[in-house]
Amino acid sequence: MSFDFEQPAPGRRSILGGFAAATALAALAPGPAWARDLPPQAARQRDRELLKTGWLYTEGEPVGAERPRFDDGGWTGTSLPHTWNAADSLDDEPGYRRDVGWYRRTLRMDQRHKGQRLFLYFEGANQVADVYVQGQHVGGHVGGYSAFSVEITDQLAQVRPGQEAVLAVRVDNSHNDDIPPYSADFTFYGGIYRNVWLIATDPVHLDVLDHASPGVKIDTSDVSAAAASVRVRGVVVNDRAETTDVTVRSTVVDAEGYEVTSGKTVLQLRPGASKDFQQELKRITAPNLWSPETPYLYTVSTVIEEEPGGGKRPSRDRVDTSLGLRWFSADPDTGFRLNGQSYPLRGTNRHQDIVGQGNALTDEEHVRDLEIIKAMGANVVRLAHYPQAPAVLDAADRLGLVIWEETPLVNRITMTEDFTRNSINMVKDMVRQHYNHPSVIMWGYMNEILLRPPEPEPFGYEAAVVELARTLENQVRAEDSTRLTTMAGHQSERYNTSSLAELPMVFAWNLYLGWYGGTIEMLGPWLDEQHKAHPKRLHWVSEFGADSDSRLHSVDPVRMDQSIEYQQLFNEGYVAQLAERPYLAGTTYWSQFDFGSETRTGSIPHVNMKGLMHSNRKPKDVYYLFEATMSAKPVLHIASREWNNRTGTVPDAKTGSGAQPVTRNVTVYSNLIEVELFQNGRSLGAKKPGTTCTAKWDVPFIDGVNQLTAHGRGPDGASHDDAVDVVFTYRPPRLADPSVPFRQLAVSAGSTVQYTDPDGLIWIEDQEHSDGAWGAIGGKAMLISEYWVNGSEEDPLYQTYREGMSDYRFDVPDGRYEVRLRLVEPTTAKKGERVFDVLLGEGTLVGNLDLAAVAGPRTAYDISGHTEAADGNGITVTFNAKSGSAVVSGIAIRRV
Ligand code: GCB
Repeated sequence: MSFDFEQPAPGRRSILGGFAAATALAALAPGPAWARDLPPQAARQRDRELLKTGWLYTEGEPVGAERPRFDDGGWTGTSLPHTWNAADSLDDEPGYRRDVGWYRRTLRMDQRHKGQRLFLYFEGANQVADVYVQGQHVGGHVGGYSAFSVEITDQLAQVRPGQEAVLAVRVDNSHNDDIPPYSADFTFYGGIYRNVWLIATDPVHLDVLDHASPGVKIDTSDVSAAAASVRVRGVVVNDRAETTDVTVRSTVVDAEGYEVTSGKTVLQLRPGASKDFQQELKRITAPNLWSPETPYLYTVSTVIEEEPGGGKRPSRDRVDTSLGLRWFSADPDTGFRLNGQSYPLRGTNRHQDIVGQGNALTDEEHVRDLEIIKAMGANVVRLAHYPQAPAVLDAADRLGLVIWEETPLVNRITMTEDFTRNSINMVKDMVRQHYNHPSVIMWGYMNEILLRPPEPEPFGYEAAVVELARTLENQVRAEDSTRLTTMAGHQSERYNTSSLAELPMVFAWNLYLGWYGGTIEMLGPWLDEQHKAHPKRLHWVSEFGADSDSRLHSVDPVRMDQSIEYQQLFNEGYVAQLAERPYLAGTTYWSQFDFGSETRTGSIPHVNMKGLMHSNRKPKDVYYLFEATMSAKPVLHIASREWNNRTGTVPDAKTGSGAQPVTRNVTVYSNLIEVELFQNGRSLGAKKPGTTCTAKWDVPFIDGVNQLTAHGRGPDGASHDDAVDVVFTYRPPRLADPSVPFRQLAVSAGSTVQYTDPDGLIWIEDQEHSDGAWGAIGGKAMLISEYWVNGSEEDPLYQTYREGMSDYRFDVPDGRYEVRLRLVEPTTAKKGERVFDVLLGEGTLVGNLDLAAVAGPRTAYDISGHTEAADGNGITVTFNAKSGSAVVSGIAIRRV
């Protein structure tokens, strides 16, 4: 195989981290004496080659796919990261391919790796992987969210330099009762969706195979502003055929590359033996502390020096580890403390996917996500609901974000030994792989584990969950005594009555009061009750959120309407109540980005839409509420970017014509002391956003462009502005109002919110007919809540509908009109069960319409026609039911 190494950068300063940087560090930093004298190649970290390109992929299970001579001519070329579920998890077909896929690639042997130990390091493959080299099974892994490593030295030893070996990987994404997550609200995309590395070490090396850990463990248990002790532990493996004497040397350098402390251990290892070492390094005085504000990183370089026949030389195995020095604690009444200061953790949750791309994200995309979260002002991220890529943890260390990481036990458990064993392994993988990251302060191992017990719940199920939780809690504590432990529960007393909530050091609640049920205002009192009932417990609010869709807007937002405005209202209420509760160790919004969840049936099917940002990472207006409350930088944002095309009328249809302007609310999110809002240059007054960072104005919108500008001053006197143009289309209550010639009207039947279609047409809320206006006669507003609509991306328009009306009337002025109807059979009704005529004026637009027959269940179906309004009678669309009751989802009329 060939290895392409980057050369050391010129100059003394280097960016530490990554193997290229480590090369530079070894060459240029003072470090150990040999590092200055030897060519950089000899002293660098273990060789790592990224196996990104040159892969072939096929779905299914071709016989013999692991064999070197297997004919893979028909396979598809791909590079990593890769998933096979990016598209099928978004289509109208329920479910996505949860089955087997195969990958193949060649590895070219290189003379210089003769005699070295060779390993493959997979950062993650979902969810069961089996690895073959030269047709031999070399290992595998169960669980889709942690790394694993396999040794391939023996298999490659049979391949002559210049020849190629064949690597084949079978990945199985089938549901398996024994592998967490059993079920969850996110898509389990299959594939080798993270990086794969080829690692080469000298025969005497740090352990590579201990749950894919780096082979070195760094502890900083005794840190203060005055001094910090560093302990380095690890395992050295002797893969030579003879006994060897080694020195393990650990050197800590600061961010400038200057050595600050070091330690060494001398070991004698018999052939094939491995040995633990433990080094207490000399204390670092007046350390630079790590915090989100100052994410200072030292580097610990651990090098093996061997003595094969003469002077010591460094083995080609060296592990560099970022080291952050910090300490923390938490108190049930006063919350979290970092480095001795009160430090409320306020942040967000992050899933690792992008809708349309699945979980196959590049390192750059992972890092960009953390940069986005950091820029918002968050200081903590919960990596939900599973361990994430190494690039994520590295970025958190470097950028300064506190991390809660967890294993993917979600919704329920399986009462089997295999499930327990796999759960324990997931804890070991996570903690051992990410132990050295200073950003990590807390390990979790369950989420809402009592949410979906098997039905009927078997005898002893709850006790089994508690038992498993106790096992995992003990496992985490045995692996790491320096972090907090946690689990997140849904809003249920069962976590208390079962005693589950007593197990972890921090108990976290996922709270959706005012979304799935209850009201927004119930949050604070509910938390206070928990705090009072369990005064010694550390509490965290791990999730809160509401779905939103930029196409949906509401003047009068209500729970679950998926409008942008309800999400804002919800969060304004939550942010204010959470800020008043200093006992909360942390709060994390659900979630930073919209993410894929195949089973979801909201207005954007297969997507959880609670993001502060869309899945393409574009902020929703509500994002700025969070930025304003969390960030130290000045924030001033008119929260109407996503509703800059509005239409409206005065609510009372009986007041007659000409009732402009239409007064509507405009919200500004800002952390400035005072903000003044202007409409077309006219001041609407100044307001103080206060601690909730929210100010609202009643804006008298007029037909046409309304230029909104906000102006404010920061505490330093600097001035800040924001501006947005809102195009407002005035609709008179009376459609025949001569002062506003009628052009068109679109109604989202059965809906309480407005929907903007891809052409920018706004389908307004439904209403009953009144004289001179428009609306339904009879029937009731309905919603398809448990399913998406096939054959259209305009789900929200079809998902709401009116059923059982006799007519829709539009009291438009005389003239000729085009009428468009949007229809869907909202249930699984069979052919013949719902049949109706649609009449337009005197004529029949369509007779005996049977949506189940012409389109199929829950499938979009559109019809249109023309009609004449004459003698001041307006237009009537009549629904004449023959069997069942008539339905309609949208009606648009346009004057032609
Ligand atoms: C939760 C879950 C999370 C879901 C979220 C929601 O409590 O922990 O996985 O996505 O609720 O949006 O319902």
